[in-house]
Amino acid sequence: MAARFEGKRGLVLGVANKRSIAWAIAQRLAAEGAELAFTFQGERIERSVRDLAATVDSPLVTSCDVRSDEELERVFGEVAERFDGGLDLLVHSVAYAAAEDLEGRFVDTPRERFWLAVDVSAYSLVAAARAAEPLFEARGGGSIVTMTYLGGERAVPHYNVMGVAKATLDASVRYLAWDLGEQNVRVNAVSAGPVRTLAARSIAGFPTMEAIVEERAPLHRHISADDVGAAAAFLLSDEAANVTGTTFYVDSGFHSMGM
Ligand code: 0WE
Repeated sequence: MAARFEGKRGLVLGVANKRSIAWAIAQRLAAEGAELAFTFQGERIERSVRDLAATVDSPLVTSCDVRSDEELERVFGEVAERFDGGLDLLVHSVAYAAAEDLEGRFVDTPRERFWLAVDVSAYSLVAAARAAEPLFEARGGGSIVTMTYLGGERAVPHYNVMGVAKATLDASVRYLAWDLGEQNVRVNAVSAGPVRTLAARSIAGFPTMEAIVEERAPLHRHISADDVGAAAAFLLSDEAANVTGTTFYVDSGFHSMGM
């Protein structure tokens, strides 16, 4: 098979460790020829992201708090400098809600933490897309992929404010696809079933959720980060040249069931 990402340059937001969905996507892109820059959030994970990035010969690893427009401007400035002013691929795999808001009742979510979840998990895509726009334009187009979850469309117990953030993200994908289509920039989401990542490990009842998927999904099996990586790579590739504004489910078919 021809290397789908030969000569392509990408930026990956959201790697924390080797189990991260963002890392599975990055490995797939790099294996097929992409040159990748990475951002990390917080000193605690800097080492692990730098070590992982080095394994794919990344020319740029930089810190980024996606809540800050100034930080995003700086990051895309660094990316432009490393990548001759151009960018082809943007991977957004970032989400955060306060742990206590993923346990109790949604109705008890305080205002400030509601907006925190939406800011980090949804607005960050809009801000990153805006900052990436001139870099995509320099390349005659681009492709953006973000990660979503069924909990943004249906009520999944305990997903709570993250569900509201994902609903916001999903709608943002459609409006960004409309805005950026003019520049030949595509915007899509992968909706993954439960994957065992750092973000998932701290969630009470995660094994129960996996058991429910195993019992009720048409394919009766778990989803791996690599499955997600393959789907994201397809959406990012020229094979998906006329795919934009959509959600691609990698969930063993769980979303298609009514019972
Ligand atoms: O989007 C997610 C989880 C994202 C996430 C995870 C954490 C854990 C640590 C966002 N913020 C935090 N904050 C933390 O402090 N998923 C799709 C995985 C997930 O999380 C759930 C799920 C599923 C599935 C939480 C409750 C119920 C189901």
